[in-house]
Amino acid sequence: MGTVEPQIATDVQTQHTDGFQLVIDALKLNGLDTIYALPGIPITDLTRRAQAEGLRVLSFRHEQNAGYAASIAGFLTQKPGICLTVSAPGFLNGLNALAHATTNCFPMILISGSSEREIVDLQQGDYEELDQLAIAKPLAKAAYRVLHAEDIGVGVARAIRAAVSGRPGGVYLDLPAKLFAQSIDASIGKNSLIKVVDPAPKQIPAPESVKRALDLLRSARKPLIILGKGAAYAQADSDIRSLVEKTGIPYLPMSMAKGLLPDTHEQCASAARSFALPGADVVMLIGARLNWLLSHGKGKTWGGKGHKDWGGQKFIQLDISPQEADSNVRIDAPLVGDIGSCVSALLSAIGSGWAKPPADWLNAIQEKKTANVAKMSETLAKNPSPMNFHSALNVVRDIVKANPDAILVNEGANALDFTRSIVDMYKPRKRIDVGTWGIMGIGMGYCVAAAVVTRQQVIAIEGDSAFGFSGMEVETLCRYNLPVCVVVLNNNGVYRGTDVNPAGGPDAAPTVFVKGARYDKLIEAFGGVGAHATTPAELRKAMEEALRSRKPTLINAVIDETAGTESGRITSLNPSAKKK
Ligand code: ADP
Ligand code: TZD
Repeated sequence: MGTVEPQIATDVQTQHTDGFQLVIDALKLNGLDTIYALPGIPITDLTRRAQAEGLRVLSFRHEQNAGYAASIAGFLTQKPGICLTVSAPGFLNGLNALAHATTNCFPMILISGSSEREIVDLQQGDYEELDQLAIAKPLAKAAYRVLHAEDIGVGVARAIRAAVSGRPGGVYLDLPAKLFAQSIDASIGKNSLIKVVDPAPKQIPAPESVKRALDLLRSARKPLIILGKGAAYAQADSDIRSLVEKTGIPYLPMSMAKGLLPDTHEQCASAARSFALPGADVVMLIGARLNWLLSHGKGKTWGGKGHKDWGGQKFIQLDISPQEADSNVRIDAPLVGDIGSCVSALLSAIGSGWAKPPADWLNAIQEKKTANVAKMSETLAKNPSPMNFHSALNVVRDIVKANPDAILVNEGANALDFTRSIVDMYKPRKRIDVGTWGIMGIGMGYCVAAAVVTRQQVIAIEGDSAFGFSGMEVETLCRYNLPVCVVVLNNNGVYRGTDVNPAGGPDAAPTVFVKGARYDKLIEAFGGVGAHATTPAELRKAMEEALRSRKPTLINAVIDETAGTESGRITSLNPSAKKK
């Protein structure tokens, strides 16, 4: 037997693979097993074949919601969430979420099919013609296009690395229609795939930066720690807790960092926020930016005399992005690295003999806290009719306390601000919300992803306006039978339901919706459970039942339409309201 026969046999057996298969294989090889999608030309077969190959393909009613789902899956798992869309309009619908992921530092990959390059580039009017790569670039952390099947492995690998390494963000991957059907030798295809090794390498802070940070912290008379969603993302929960507890420094959690330590922790200064920020002399930021949510680190919030004046605080900033320091005010001690490595370096340098902050600072914060908590308890104990935000959220507060593993999704204006301050969180990464942009529409997409990746009960507290942005996805909740309880705090409009048309015509005012709308009927159309609650007792009963049954549920919670303020807590950013 010579060499001839085996050669013939190999030729006969030559197997081929194609672009569809290679995309699926590349994702699977990298442990990316869930796709948030909306099918259509040219990716319908990709969704089908991915499902056939055992990937979880969750199909949405609008790409924006699929995109938000992918973005928060990235936050919760540290793996890029995958959103898959069709070309042009589908891509644009998904793009909002990609920009949101980049803005919030969540790892996500938007994969969109695209039309024929040669027609698009000559602008000859192809079906769904759009130069998607060019449009995605400024909104994404990185953007790539793959033209040849043998480059799919590299394209997916680059997208994964770009999404999760350093400061995470949204990555766009452009896959033209022609790519999917390209056929290549299966073994060449297999060998072209890349399993990404160590996609988010640790970044160890320099010893001199650690020393500088600790010297500054040691000098503080009134230190404060601020935990941001970067700290929540980092999953360094026990080290962060040790750092806070060993130093004895009071801390403030940003919205999505709530629960990193329980909100009921004795060092939590949330209830004394407006005292702690201007009072502090050294502030250690852990995965939090000094953006608008922290009044840019200056101005009256920080004890500055005027709107833009520095309050005199010195800042230590732990962040993976070296460019973040000095973005708004001077950072005296930047500590660049991943939060896990930075916090553990601080812990080992601190050892066991750290002197707690001066008692007068701790006592002053404690006093403020006690007074504010007492005031809030009084308000929460009231039972007005109709129900208001406080009496409804008092119920949610109890339910979350009894179910600390549940994920809380939250959007709206008043519905957001009141929930954030009233509902305590007890465990890390349990609160997910509108994020850095204060965006409406994350609701149902977040619910789907949170239920799917954590398998926990999800509770969504939604303003009625906020809910409307993604409301059709209640069908998705029902289709996948997800344990999601949506509570719509219904006050008949954006912020409130009381505005009147200043011109006196038949049109409602711009902020007002159909009065007495029954959002609960919406979910019933798809076989979910609808409930209508006009009192805290009815709300409690409906929520308890939803959590007991784990059935997709929507509770229409009727709130006093006069309750709430324009823009919630950020009225000062609203030009006309400011004038009033
Ligand atoms: P918040 O809105 O909660 O204040 P931000 O989104 O403003 O939080 O800030 C998050 C910060 O965390 C970003 O500056 C980002 O670079 C940083 N970050 C994200 N992940 C990590 C990580 N693993 N290690 C260090 N820093 C991180
Ligand atoms: N569009 C998008 C995408 N994001 C936004 N933040 C807005 C519009 C403006 N906006 C807010 O900032 S809050 C809000 C809108 C429309 C809705 C507030 O009404 P709600 O909540 O019913 O959701 P409350 O509890 O009644 O205030």
